[in-house]
Amino acid sequence: MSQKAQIGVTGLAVMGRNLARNFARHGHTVAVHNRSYGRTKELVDQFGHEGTFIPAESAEDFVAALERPRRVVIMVKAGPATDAVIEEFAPLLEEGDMLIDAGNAHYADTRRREAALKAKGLHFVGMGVSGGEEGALHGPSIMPGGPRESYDALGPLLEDIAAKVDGEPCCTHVGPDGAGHFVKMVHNGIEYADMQLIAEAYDLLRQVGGLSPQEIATTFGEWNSGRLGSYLIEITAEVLKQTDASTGRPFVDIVLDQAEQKGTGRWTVQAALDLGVPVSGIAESVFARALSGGADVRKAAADAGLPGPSAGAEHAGGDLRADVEQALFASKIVAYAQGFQQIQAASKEYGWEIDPGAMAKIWRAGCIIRAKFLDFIKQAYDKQPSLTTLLVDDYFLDAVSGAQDAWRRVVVTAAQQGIPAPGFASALAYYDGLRAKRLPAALIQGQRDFFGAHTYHRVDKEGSFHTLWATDDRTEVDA
Ligand code: NBP
Repeated sequence: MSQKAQIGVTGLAVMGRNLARNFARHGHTVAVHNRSYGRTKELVDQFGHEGTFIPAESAEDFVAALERPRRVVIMVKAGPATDAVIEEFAPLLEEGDMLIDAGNAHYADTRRREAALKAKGLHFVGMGVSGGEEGALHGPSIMPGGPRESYDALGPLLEDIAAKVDGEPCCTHVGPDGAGHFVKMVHNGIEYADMQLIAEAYDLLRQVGGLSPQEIATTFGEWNSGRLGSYLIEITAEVLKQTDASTGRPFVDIVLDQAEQKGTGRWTVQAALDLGVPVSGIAESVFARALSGGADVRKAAADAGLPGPSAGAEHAGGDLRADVEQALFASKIVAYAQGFQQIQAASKEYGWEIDPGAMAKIWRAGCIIRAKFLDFIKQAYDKQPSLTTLLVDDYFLDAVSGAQDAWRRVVVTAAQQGIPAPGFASALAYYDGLRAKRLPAALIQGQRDFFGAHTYHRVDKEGSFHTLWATDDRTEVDA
C-alpha cells in the first residue's frame, strides 16, 4: 500500500465515525475499521468526500495501513469490548505503537491495561473525550493520559481536532496511566452536579415563584449572558422553551420525572469515597437521580400521603429570582471546588502530577460543562498552583461571600415549603462545615473511643489518648 494513514480509528458507531471524520476534515489520512464491516463501508460511502479514509476490513489490513509509530484509536463500547479489541490488536503492533482508548473506561481498567501493554512495549493512552457526537465531529474536549512520550507523537493530531478557545486547543497531556480517564470521570461527575443544581433552580422558580416554563426559559437565557453563562444553562433555556407538539403542553411537563444515568457520576462518587474526598454536590446529584428513579418507593410515599409543611411560608427577603441565581452560583462553586479537590487527591495518590489549571483550561470549550466560569478557575490555579480549595481564591471567596445571604434564604424557603433542594442545601452545609471553627467531630471521636477504644487526640497536647470509660473514675491513659 503506498499511502499510509497518520491515525486509525476502530469502532465506528456514532462517536468513532465522527472522530474519524474530524481527523479527515483536518487533512489527516485516517484508517477506519469496525468489527462488522458494514459501518466502515457506510462511513466511506457517506463521508468519503470529506477527506482521505483508508477502509480496512481486517485488523491486519488496518494495522498495515498505519504509519509508525502506529496510532490506533479505539472507540467501542466501554468494558469487555475494549479488552476484546486490545487482545485483537496488541499482537499485531510493534514496540512504540500506541493503542488509544477513547471510550468511557473506568480509570482502574485503564491502569490495568496500561501496565499490561507497557510490559509488551506498547503505549496505552486512556483518553477522555467529552462533547458527545457533535463534539467528536466539530471539536471535543480531549483528556489524554498515558506515557508522556506518546503525547509527543499523538498530541499534535489531537490538538488539531480539539475544540479551541482563542486558538488554544482544549487538549493537553493529563498525566500517566489512568489520569485522563479519571479526569473525564470527574468532569462527568461535575456535570451531574451542575445539572442537578440547575434543575433545583428551575423547580424553585416554578413552585415558589409561580413562573411558567417559558418565563423560566427567559430567566435562564438572561443568566446565560452573565456569570452563569454555560452550555448547560443555554440548553436548559431551550428545553424549557419547548412545547410538546401532540399535547401543546410544555415539553418539561410531558417527560417522566425519572432521571437516568450511565454510571460515570456513580464512579466519581465511589472513587471519592475511596480517596476520602467529600464530593457531596456530586453525590447528592447521583442520589437525586436514584431517588427520582425509585418509582416503587415514591409510590409507597404517595400512597401513604407523607405530609408536607402545614403552611407554605413566603420567600423571605426579596427577589426570589435574584436569590436563586446567587444560590445556584455559590452551589456551583462548591461542586467545582469539590471536583477539583478530588482530582488533586487522586493525582497525589497515584503520582499523576495533574495540573488542575490545565484541566479548567481544556474544559472551556468542546465539553458539556463548558462555561465562562472555567476561566476564573484557570486564573485561580495560575495565581496559586497549589491552591487547597477554590473557595479560598479571591474571586470565588468574593462570589460566595456576596451570595451567602441569598443562598441561605433559598435553602430556608425550600425547607419551609417542602421542596427538595439537596444540591443547594448540601453545598451550603459543606461551606459551613469548612468555615466552622469547631466541628462536632470531637463528639464523634468521644463516641468512638467509648464503644471501640478507638482513641483520640487532644487539642492541648501531642499523643493519642483513651479514656477508661468502664471504670468509675474514667481515667484518661496514653494510648
Ligand atoms: P457504543 O458504545 O454504542 O459501541 C458500539 C461500538 O462498539 C460499535 O463499533 C461496535 O461494533 C463496537 N463493539 C462492541 Br458493542 N463490542 C465489540 C467487540 N467485542 N469487539 C469489537 N467491537 C465491538 O458506541 P458509541 O456511542 O459511539 O460510543 C463509543 C465509546 O465512546 C463508548 O465507550 C462511550 O462510552 C464513549 N462516549 C460516548 C459518548 C456519546 O455521546 N455517545 C460521549 C463520550 C464518550 P459493531 O458495529 O460491530 O457492533
